[in-house]
Amino acid sequence: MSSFGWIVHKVIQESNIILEVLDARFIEITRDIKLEQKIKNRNCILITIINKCDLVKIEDLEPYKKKLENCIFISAKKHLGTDLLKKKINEIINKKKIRKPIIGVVGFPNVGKSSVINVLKGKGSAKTSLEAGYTKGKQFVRISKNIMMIDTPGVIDKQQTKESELVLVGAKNPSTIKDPDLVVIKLMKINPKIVEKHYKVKLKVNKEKTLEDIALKLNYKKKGNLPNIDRVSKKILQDWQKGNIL
Ligand SMILES: Nc1nc2c(ncn2[C@@H]2O[C@H](COP(=O)(O)OP(=O)(O)OP(=O)(O)O)[C@@H](O)[C@H]2O)c(=O)[nH]1
Ligand SMILES: [Mg+2]
Repeated sequence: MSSFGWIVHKVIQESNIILEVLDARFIEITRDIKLEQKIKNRNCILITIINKCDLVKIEDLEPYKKKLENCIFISAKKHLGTDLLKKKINEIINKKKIRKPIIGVVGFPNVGKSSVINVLKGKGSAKTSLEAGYTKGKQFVRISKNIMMIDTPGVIDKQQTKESELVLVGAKNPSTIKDPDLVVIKLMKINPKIVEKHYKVKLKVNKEKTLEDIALKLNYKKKGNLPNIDRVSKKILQDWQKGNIL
């Protein structure tokens, strides 16, 4: 287990309630079933938060309400669903008569764990960043007189997760990968419309050709006036990670 893995393991032992934060665009990739099992085995109460709901159609998420434990949809960024989350937490605290609740927040890198803490506290106190892997050690944040929260670094099982998935989820910087074009092609397959809509180019059957069109449109060229596929692919992935492509 990595040192980050150990931190999460310890946080589960210390907490009464665990918030598992998932990215609404990639629920299955960001979900950690083994971790959920560990939480339940420790008699900890699990609340599953689907965050970044501002980036998807809420109707598409409905099936997860039944599938995930205590599932709540929110957008930490747009403050949507956050009152419901606070209500749920307070309900659990009162029902279980937890005197000094400790709430741990766990999940994949970059899903918005620190942002969720900030929204619960009401003002910025857990540092957030566009960059994945931002939160390093565990950090205690008091959100009210009684309630303490613990922020954790994002943990992933690198062997189980493909590089393309890490980039699409925002857990890996696109500038560090070898074949960014292949990741963009995967993105075009998952969401055929959005690239077309955002960059206003026609999606061709040959997706490499679509990439060339975008490169030329954005004037990303290399020697000989040829489209710079590597550069435009990285730019598209950066736009995607920032949530600019909707
Ligand atoms: N669109 C959108 N972006 C969000 C939302 N919540 C967080 N973000 C963005 O996602 C990025 C990561 O947020 P963090 O709160 O730092 O994520 P984290 O899970 O703590 O990340 P690590 O500590 O690096 O593992 C930031 O750029 C946030 O602004 C949301 O609800 N919607
Ligand atoms: Mg963080």
